[in-house]
Amino acid sequence: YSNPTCAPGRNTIVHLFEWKWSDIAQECERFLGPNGFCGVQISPPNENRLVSNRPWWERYQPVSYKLITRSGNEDQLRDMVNRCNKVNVRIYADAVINHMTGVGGSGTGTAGSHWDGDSLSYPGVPFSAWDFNSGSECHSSDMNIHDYNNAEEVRNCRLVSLADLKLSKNYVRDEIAGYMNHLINIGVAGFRVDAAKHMWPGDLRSLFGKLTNLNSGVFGSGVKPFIFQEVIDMGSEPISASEYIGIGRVTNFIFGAKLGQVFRNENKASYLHNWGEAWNMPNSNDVVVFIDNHDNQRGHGGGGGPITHFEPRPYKLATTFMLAHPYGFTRLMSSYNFDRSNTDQGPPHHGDTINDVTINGDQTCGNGWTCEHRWRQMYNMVAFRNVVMGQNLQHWWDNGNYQIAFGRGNKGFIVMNMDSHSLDQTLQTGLPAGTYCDVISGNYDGSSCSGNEIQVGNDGNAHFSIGNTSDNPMIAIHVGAKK
Ligand code: AAO
Repeated sequence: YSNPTCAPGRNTIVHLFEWKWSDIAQECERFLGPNGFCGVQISPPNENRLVSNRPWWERYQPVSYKLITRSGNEDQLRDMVNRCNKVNVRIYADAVINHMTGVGGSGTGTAGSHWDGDSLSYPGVPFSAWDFNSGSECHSSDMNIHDYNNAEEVRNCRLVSLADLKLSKNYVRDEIAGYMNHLINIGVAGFRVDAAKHMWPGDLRSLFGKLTNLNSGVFGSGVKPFIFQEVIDMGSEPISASEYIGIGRVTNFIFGAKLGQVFRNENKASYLHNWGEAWNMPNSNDVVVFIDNHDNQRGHGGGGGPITHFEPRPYKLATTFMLAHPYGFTRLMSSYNFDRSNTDQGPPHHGDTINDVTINGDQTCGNGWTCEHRWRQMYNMVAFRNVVMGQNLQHWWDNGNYQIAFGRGNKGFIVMNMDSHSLDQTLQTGLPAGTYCDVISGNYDGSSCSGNEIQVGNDGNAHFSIGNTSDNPMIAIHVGAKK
C-alpha cells in the first residue's frame, strides 16, 4: 500500500480542498494533466452532517457512506474519476473511517439520511450503538480523549467527542471496506486515512486486507491502492508513526515544521545539507511530505504553525526546496481564501452551494479560490521533480548560513538565497553544457525562455547571482527546460 499509483513520470499530488467534482474534472484536463501532476486528494466524498454556517469541518462528521456531498453526487464523482484517469491524473479519497458525527443531537446528512447522535444510530450505513466503542473499551471519565500519552485512550475513546467506531468488530470493518471498495471500483487510486492515530494498527491491517486491487481497466491487474495515513507524530507521544508504516505510508508533520523554521530564517539553511532521515524523520519511502495542510494552515491539528500561502515568499521557497529534494512523496496544498480569524469558515459559496472555480486570464483562480498549485514556481517545480526523479542529490554548496545550492544527478540544479546579502557564485552544476531557462522567473515554451537564462559551460560550471530583496530569491534549471 506504500507505492504511489501515479502514472509514469508523475510524482506530486495536490489537495484540492473542498473543490466540487465537476471543477476537479476540468482542472485535470486543462492543468494537472498537461503539467505533470500525479493526482488529486479530494475532500471526503461520503455523506456528511449538516452543521449551521457550513464550517469546512462538517465533512469530517460522516452520516453514511453514500457518495453525495456538496462537492457532487455519485455520477459526478464517477465522471471526474474517469476524466482524470484518462489524462493520467489519479484521485485519492479522504477516508474518514474512525468515527461518525459528534455524539449528541440528531439531523440529516448531505444525502438526506437521518442520524441520531444520542442513540448512536446511523441507518444510512447502517450502524447502531453496538458498533461503537463504549465504556468497555474506553476508560476515560467522559468517553473523550484527553491524554495523548495514553495510547489506549487515543484509540478507544472519542476524538473531540466524535462517535468512535468499533473497528475491532468485523461487521464495522466490513461496512468500511465496502465503502472503500466502492470507491476503488469507481477508479480511485488510493486513500488518505483520516485520524489513523485513533485506530489500532491491527484493525487497520485487517481492514486494508479486505480491499480489492485497483480497477484493472485503469491500472492493470494486481495493483494495490496507495494508502497514506494521517498520523501526527512530532516525536513526543507514545504512539509513533512507525506503528503504521508497515500498512501504508504516513503523513510526516515534522517535515513542514522543520522547513518552516529554516525558511523563516530561524534555523540556518546550511544545516539542510543532510535533510531527510538524518533529521529524525522516517524513511523517505514511508512518508507523504507537505509544507502545510488543511488543518494546520488554520491552527487545527498538529505540526505547529507551518508556513502557509499567507506568507508567499517563504512558502514558495519551502515548496521549491521540498520539490527539488529527493526525500518523500510530495503533496501541495490548494486552499480557498479565508479570514485567519475565522478558522471555521467553509468554502466560498452562494447560499448552500460551493462556488465554481473560475480561471483568470493570467491562469490564477477567482471566485474565492487560492490555487497555490497554479503559482508558476509551484507547477514548474512539479515538472522539475518529474525530470530529476531517481537522480541523487549532489554538488551541495552553502555559504555556512542562508545560501544553499544542490544538483540532482545531471538533470537539474537549484540555488536559493535567504541571506541578508546577494548571492554571487560560480558553482559546479553537474549539468551538460548549454543554455537553460530559470523556471522560477519564467517558463520554457519549447524554444525560448520567458524568464532569466543560465549558461552552463563545458566544465559544468555556471554563474548565479540572486539579490536578497527578490520576491523569489532562487534559481532552478533542468534539462527539460534547456534551449
Ligand atoms: C468539530 C468541532 C469540535 C466538536 C466536533 C464534534 O471543532 O469542537 O467537538 O466537531 O462535534 C476536523 C476539525 C475539528 C472538528 C472535526 C469534526 O479539525 O475541529 O471538530 O473535523 O467536525 C488530532 C487528531 C487528528 C485530527 C486533528 C484535528 O489526531 O487526526 O486532531 N485531524 C483529522 C482531520 C481534521 C478533522 C479530524 C481529524 C476528525 O485532518 O480536519 O477534524 O475527522 C496533538 C496530537 C494530534 C491531535 C492534535 C489536535 O498535536 O498529537 O494527534 O490531532 O493535538 O488535537 C504540537 C504537537 C502535536 C500536537 C499539536 C497540537 O504540534 O507536537 O503533537 O501541538 O496540540
